[in-house]
Amino acid sequence: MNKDLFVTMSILALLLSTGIASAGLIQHQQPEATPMNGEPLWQRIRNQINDMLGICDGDCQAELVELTGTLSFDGVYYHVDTVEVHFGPVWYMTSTQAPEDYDKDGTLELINDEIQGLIGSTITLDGYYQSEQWFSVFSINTLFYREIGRPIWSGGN
Ligand SMILES: [Ca+2]
Repeated sequence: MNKDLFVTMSILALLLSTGIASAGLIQHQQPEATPMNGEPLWQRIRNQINDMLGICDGDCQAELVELTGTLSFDGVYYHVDTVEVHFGPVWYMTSTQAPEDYDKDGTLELINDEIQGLIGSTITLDGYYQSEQWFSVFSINTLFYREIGRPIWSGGN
């Protein structure tokens, strides 16, 4: 076999095998990338962007709704019963002192620590649903959490 032809064939074989390998990887990952908590990935990304920037469809923030149930934490996300509840980005929650003593232990802690102190208890949140399973929080047990409008973590108040 001609040496140049051998090199060309080897490169072609390599490209084909990596192409097939990555196509196989994409096919394998697809089922995991679809619903999380019953909602498709695109919706979660949209919710995440809306939450980050304080955007919502229409003027949903003008009419906050109540959500009452047991708070749980799966290591990544907080839930009230089956609904995912969102307090803002993790960096914000783990670096900002809470405005109120939500867990009533007598100490004002970082937001995340206050919320951790509520795990397992029945809580009432005011906020709005970005989607059926994604709730953005504005008050915790009737105590102030954040202002209506652009969130503090995005340059608002
Ligand atoms: Ca506390």
